[in-house]
Amino acid sequence: MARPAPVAIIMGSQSDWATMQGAADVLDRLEVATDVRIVSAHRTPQRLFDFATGAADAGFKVVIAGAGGAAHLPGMVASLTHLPVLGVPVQSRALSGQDSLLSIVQMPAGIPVGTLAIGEAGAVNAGLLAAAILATHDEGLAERLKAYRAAQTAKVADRPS
Ligand code: RP5
Repeated sequence: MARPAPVAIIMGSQSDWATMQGAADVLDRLEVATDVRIVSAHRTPQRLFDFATGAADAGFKVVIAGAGGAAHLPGMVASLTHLPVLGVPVQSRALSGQDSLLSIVQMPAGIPVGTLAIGEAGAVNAGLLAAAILATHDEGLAERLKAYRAAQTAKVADRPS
């Protein structure tokens, strides 16, 4: 039987996918399987509850949660599972993601959410951070992550052209 994906990528809306694809793509490049789902804190609260309470038993090791606006998804998931939750503030139309960022980052002591940058950079870095967490127990993944970083370094020219 196939092993379950270690990383769940969840988002509040279909409209978040363009951003959250950055996390999926970098994890795919690092050969880390993902399970991508739409889970809305406000529109599908029962789905959120069922996902978060079952996430550890489903075999997930890390949850990446992206949402915009009144972005309660990462914090609510973190309140319902002991798994590490990485929050990605999606850039909102009204407030350019400042609302998303503040909603996700200001968690009360006791329920952490590892909050990344607003938008695509945050999504990519959430993927890389999830890989780094998994790599503490996976030497092959650690090597792939080091190679990814080395390739990134090699692409930086000494001087601007
Ligand atoms: C949030 O509201 C979602 O995470 C999304 O970023 C934002 C807007 O959602 P849509 O109105 O585009 O579905 O729940």
